[in-house]
Amino acid sequence: MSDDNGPLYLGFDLSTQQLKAIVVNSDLKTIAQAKVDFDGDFARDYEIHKGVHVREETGEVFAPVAMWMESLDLVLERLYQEMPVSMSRICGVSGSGQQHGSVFWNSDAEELLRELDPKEDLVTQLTDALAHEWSPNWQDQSTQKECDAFDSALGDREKLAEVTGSGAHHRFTGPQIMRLRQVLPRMYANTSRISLVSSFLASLLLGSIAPLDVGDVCGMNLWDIPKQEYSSELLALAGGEQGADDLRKKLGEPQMDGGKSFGNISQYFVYKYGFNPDCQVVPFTGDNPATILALPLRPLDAIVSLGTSTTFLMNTPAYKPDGSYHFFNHPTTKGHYMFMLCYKNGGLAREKVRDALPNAAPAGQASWDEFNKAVLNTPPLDVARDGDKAKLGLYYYLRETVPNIRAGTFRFHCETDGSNLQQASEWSREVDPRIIVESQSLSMRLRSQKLVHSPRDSLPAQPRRIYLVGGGSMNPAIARVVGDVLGGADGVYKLDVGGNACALGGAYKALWALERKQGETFDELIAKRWKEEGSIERVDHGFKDGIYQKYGEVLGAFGEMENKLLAEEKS
Ligand code: XUL
Repeated sequence: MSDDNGPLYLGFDLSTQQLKAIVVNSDLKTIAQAKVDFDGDFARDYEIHKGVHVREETGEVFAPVAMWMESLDLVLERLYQEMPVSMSRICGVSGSGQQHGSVFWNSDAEELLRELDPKEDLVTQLTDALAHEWSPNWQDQSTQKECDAFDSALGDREKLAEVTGSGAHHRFTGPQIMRLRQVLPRMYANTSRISLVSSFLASLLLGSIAPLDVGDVCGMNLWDIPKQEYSSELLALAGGEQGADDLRKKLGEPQMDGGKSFGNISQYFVYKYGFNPDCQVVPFTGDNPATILALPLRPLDAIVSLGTSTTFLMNTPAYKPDGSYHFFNHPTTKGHYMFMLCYKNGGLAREKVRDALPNAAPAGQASWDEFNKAVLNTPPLDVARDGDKAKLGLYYYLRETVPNIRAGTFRFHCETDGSNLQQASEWSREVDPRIIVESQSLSMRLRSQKLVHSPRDSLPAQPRRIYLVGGGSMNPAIARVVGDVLGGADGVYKLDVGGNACALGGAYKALWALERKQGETFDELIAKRWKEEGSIERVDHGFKDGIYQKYGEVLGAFGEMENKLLAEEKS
């Protein structure tokens, strides 16, 4: 299929801390990669920390858009050096961006993008195209008031979720726009277009403002998923009573076919980096939608992304929205959706538990050995013998969103059948590693149970395969517990590209867009070319008869524990 002169595809990922680029051939083989690390490359120029600025007083978290412009030139310079063959073989470009972030362009933007001069760099030419130098980041927490307004706009939170796929969330672009319109009215009035981070990057490459994509448009609380159009009521809420049409124009209509090219790459990149003038720019999507494109993900397969945050992703034809989780349009497959749970307390919460162990390695030499030993030496739910109570806990170093519970450590126990849930007194720190990983997995199981059914042979309802990505996917003890709790009838697998899944998903998306046959879905095309060997590694058996059911017994008690804590805050 691929030959020495065959087509190549480039995928980007503009995440919170890095811009990555990855080039693959038609056989999905990686040819070259490059990355820019914002703190490593630009911390001095932009005074960022972990890619962003934080304003504690307001809860705002935001990133400098100019830094992303500089990063695109820098990552392409690096890629150019890394490429073993000519850049002109790249036929298509796509990629992903951190979800929900927005870029506010002024009325000069179109012209400045169209007339980019390859003798200059992007940042020098495009800073004047911005109405606002900052992009609100997904970690932002400044929009509680706006979220309350969104949650009640259509009746209640559940109704909002039914219409937009999600209840209101601080980071969602609709509440963010609503707030910025009020706190920076001049900036908002000067804004002629608003991009999401994904379509911003596509716009730079296209040399024109690119439409939003079918998946990412659902991360705003503005898109009516059942009707597949903007909700006029929600536009009026975010854009102001008389401002719904104006906001509709600012956002522009999304492109509903994730595989339809926007057009040729801008001449700037042709002259500067040797791209082929016919290279096509294919819609960029959000980083989570792109993650589900890093492999042929079948309905009933799940991806657990174990990064700074934890996300649980499924590709499903069933639209069953609920205020505590998210549905997005699938980025490539009409009639399918991406189901997502997104937790703030992921890797950093596990690190806190690790560092509190009696034998923890000194600060700076953190090792997971003691943590893993503790996980594997503790029986499920810490029930060693008949009569022992099952232990359940929540470990939040930040206020969680799923559910919205305050920061803190909460320890409970119940009978093994889930009855008699009570607050527990302290227990040994060595028990916490297992209980935190179980807790994170139980929460995913609780919230995804409506989406799974028996995969075969009258096995209990559960995912078929579970794929782990992100930093935590390297940890065998975590893989074991994920399998114990969530099952996985065909096992738990680690994706070898781990941290690069979104960029790879972007590259595959470009490939599919340009090589698909009439009606061929993304998963059909990728499944034909994808070789498991070298792409994934089986890291746990997954479903274990008996153990899986034990966790099922306490699932109700786990929900009860969350509800007790929620009720305490309300009272
Ligand atoms: C998803 C979310 C995060 C960002 C990370 O809703 O906010 O996963 O996409 O970049």
